[in-house]
Amino acid sequence: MSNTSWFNKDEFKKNIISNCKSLFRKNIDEADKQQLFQSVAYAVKEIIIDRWIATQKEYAKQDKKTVYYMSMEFLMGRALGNNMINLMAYDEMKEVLEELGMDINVIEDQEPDAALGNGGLGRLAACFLDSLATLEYPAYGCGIRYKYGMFKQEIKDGYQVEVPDNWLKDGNPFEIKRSEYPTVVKFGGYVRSYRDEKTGRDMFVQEDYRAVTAIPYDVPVVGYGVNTVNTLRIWDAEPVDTFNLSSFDKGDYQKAVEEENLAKNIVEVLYPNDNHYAGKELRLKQQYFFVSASVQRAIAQYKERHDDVRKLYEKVTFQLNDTHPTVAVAELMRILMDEEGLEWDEAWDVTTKTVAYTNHTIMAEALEKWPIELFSRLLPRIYQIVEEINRRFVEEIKAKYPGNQDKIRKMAIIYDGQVKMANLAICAGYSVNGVAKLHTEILEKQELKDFYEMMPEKFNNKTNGITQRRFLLHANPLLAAWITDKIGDGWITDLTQLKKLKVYVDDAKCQQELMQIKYKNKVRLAKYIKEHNGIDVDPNSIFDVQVKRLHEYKRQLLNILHVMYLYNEVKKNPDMDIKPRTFIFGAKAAAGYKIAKQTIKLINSVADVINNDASINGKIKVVFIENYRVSNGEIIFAAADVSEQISTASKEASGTGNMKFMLNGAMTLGTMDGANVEIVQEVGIENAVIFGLSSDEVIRYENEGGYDPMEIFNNDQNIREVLMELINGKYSPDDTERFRDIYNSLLNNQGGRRADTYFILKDFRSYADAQKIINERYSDEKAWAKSMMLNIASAGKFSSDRTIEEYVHDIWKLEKVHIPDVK
Ligand code: 26W
Repeated sequence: MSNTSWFNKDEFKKNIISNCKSLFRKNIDEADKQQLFQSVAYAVKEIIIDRWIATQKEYAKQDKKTVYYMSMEFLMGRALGNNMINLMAYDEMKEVLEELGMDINVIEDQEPDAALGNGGLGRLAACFLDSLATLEYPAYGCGIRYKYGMFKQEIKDGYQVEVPDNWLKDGNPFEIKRSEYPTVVKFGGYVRSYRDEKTGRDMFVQEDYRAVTAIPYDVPVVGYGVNTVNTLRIWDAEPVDTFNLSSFDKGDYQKAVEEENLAKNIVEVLYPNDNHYAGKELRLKQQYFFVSASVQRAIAQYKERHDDVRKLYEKVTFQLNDTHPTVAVAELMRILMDEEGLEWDEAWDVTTKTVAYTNHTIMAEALEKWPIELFSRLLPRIYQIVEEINRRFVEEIKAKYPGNQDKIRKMAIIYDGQVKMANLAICAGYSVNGVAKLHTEILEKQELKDFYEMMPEKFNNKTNGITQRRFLLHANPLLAAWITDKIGDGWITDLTQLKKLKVYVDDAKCQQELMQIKYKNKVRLAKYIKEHNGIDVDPNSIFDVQVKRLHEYKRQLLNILHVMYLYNEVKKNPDMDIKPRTFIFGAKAAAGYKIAKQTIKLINSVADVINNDASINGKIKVVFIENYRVSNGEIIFAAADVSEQISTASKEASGTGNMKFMLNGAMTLGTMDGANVEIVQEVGIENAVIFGLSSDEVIRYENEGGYDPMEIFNNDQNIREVLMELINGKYSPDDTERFRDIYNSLLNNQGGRRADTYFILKDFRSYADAQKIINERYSDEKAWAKSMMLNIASAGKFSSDRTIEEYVHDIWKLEKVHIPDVK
């Protein structure tokens, strides 16, 4: 596979040097690191460009069906290293840089993460793009070019401080502005309707609106080992071109100012909420903005080659990444009817064959429900269409379940003064999928039960996956090389080949080699922690890691309460037989999520006390890694021994971090939730450590109105001791009230919220026992190494390549387009 005969070292070198001159008027020995990064990035882009052109040409020629992956979020991370990897020229390019006196790692470190996403959902979109390109499928990612991405997290005095992420300040070398495709998006005003006397059709025109011009920026998505370069199209907003307006419009100063503000605000910043709907008007504007622009462009492109929009679905499919882009349903209807002249039934037929929906969460507070007032004011024509979709849908429900008002209450799209986006997506989508087996089952049996009963044929599961190119080949070069040495490099595009490693699991030498690699990766992370936190951690200790967004259902609190408990045990019993353990956390909390931010402070406060207690001989260390993101994630996954996947069962739709850890040889310590269930199925229960309530048990308790945590508090000494430490000043000597909210959340019902909503105390004992098992298992180094190898060998299922093939086969029905060699 490794055919890099096309790569011309001298030319690449020359390009870097000349880029540096033309961009910065500097020779490379005079340039700073950022300038060197830019010079290298532009040289890589030059190689990508020819393939990009060839790909788009071949797509036009073959005219195959294309998926448009519509997502508010694309958490791409850094591009340079990944592009070098996918061009299969990483080593060669690294060599050139060395010859020029540059260190590849330093150069890669200059690139800001493209953090246009919050967490799981955004990173999944990025992994899907990588797989689509690698598998040679025609695809676009459609999203927003936020000026500020996910905030940077700084830890000050143990607290999270949010700092704006000005990721574009030095420019983005890989993107291309496509000024030739300006697309107007209209907001507000009112709808004037009239009858067209010639055709006899009812016509609808939006008037007195505020408009913005959407301008696309294209970012290349390089497939691994193929010539395919797909496109991530992210939209920027500019004020409409007032120069071309009629003199009447020009005179409207007020309107001009409003439109300028609209354009400026709309793409300003990513909403940093994960799994929490806030109902902000600007967010709905963002949604309609990128959806309208993307759908308009997709149809314009279709019409360049076809004249019957009734067959749009033969060439185009829109996948909605959660409900965030669901206005696409009505926008497509609008374009088909108001602009293309289709009748309702014709337009509905096209729409319901074109749009499909993925659900990523069952958390009730994440459900998007827009107040009618806001929705209809901002999108008057879209609202009319949604109303009509709803009217017809309610008729259908009535016909199927006569006299059953409950069904209407639960399934109607408009109800109780609100527009329910999930209901719209399910009603109009030709496919509805969950993201792990358990999650899909819960959707079918609980959350979306009524929809499933009414239209079971739409429902299907697509268990998430991750790209091994970024999360193993790039993130863990030592392990990647070791695997390739053992079984060849076929795993890079067919991850199931990892199972060939199984013949080595009992081989003592292989076990040692693997432990050695893990050790080196731990040294790399320890160095990062020393540089960024100033904390010394011992690479011989167990690296026990929980990195993910901070959310109560993910239960970072359970983890840190257990650390507090373990610390008490060690203090009481200094000779206790425990392997030294480093508990590593990384998590951003939504800016307004108070208890989540308190939890970060708690983790840092516990770290302060424990890390500075010399009496425990470094048996326990606690580290909170600042600003967890894709790029430092790559270092973290490679170094983990234990992967904490401890969400309350039924709450984590899938999880994808769990897969990244497994692929890098960490043991899962988790609940039977999300994709953990399938991880255990693949690797065997004896190679993971599972604890806690099952999802059925959790759901049963919830239906019974919860359980009584006071009983546990009263009967379990150790737990009581730990909880009291939240309010006795042990970790907050200057303010005993600091962690009172956390304490209360565990023990008291408050304002309609059950005490210990996420069953932390209920699962505590079982979790502590599981942690003991980890301790024991790690003491047997050989057994641990074997388990580690089995985890790697069993990770094949969790490639996003597999996931994408399933989407293609079951939902999108795409065909591959092979791109011939360029030049
Ligand atoms: C409206 C606010 C909002 C923002 C983001 C609501 C919901 C979200 C996302 C759906 C949250 C999210 O990222 N969900 C995660 O999606 C991953 C990819 O499928 C799953 O692996 C995670 O389990 C799920 O939490």
